[in-house]
Amino acid sequence: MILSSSASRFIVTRSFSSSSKMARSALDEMTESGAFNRTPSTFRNFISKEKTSQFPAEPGRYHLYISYACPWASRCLSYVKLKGLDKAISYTAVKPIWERTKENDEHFGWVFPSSSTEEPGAEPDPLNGAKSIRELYEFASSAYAGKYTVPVLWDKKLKTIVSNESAEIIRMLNTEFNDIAENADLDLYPAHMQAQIDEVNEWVYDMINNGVYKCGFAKKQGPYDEAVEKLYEALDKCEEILSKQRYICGKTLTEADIRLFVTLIRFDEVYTVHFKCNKKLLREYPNLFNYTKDVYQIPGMSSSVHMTHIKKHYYGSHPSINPFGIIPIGSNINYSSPHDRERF
Ligand SMILES: N[C@@H](CCC(=O)N[C@@H](CS)C(=O)NCC(=O)O)C(=O)O
Repeated sequence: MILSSSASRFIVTRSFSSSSKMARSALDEMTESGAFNRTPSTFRNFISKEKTSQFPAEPGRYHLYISYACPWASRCLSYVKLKGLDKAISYTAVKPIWERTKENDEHFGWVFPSSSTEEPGAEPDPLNGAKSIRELYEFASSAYAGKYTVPVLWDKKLKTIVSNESAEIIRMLNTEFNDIAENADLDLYPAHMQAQIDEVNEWVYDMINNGVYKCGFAKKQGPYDEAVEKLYEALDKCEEILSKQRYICGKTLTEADIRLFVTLIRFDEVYTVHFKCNKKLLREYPNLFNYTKDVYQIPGMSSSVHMTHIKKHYYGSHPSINPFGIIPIGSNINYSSPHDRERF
């Protein structure tokens, strides 16, 4: 290990869940009523195009730790690809199935493989030789007591975590690296659409992105019923919007599409079965299904989707939901097949 514990001087806002016990993984984030309640992220620094800032947007300085399974991490990887930042920002994917992160406690989480061949797509940590994502958090802040989540945006120079909040990482990637991005002109959060994008993001996050988790992690019928009703209300609303226009906010691709896509691409393969979102399949919604193919086929997007990792993770990492870790055979949808979205 070549890291030093240097980050306590950076902004670390710790957030505690409603109970006095700190959540160590998403499976702990439950309220008394049996509903899933996601705790906010902790490292909230910003990379800036200003050269004098604490975290300036320099090529080669930052590294993204991801899991291909994770929708929040995948949206960051999508941005790296779409903005043409592959050469400026390196990244590493962890193994898909959570493992014990320390011998002497019960925590399960993201770990790195010991070699590049152990798990195709996953790589050992090239920077710090960490064995787990947890190790990175512990080096960045000795006081950290929250969840060890991906994505992690890492500063190679200061050897610390810049941010672990994907909603903010994608904003940084959209604007702050434009001097070095190959696709600097692509603006997924243009000024004139921000209010509309924010509005869509709000209900899409609550009812769809986080909504599927609320369905899947519910421990009582009531919270499940409530979440699943809202989920399908929101999917029906998307279907209606997408029957009239190519993208969720209009004629052009925006941040809101990337945020919606990461849940849709996992829907039939995972959420339908594992999270009990089976009122209707994605492929029963003609507009949503074709829209998902359309976004998947944007150059760069498909490389952010690794279905083997996605399926292995969900079915293999939540023993309280799927005790034997059996991975269902379907659906094997070909998202590269033709779609009808050019009609708009
Ligand atoms: N707010 C975070 C959420 C990230 C998140 O929840 N990541 C999950 C994977 S999908 C995770 O790493 N969970 C680890 C755990 O629960 O222990 C973001 O959007 O960046």
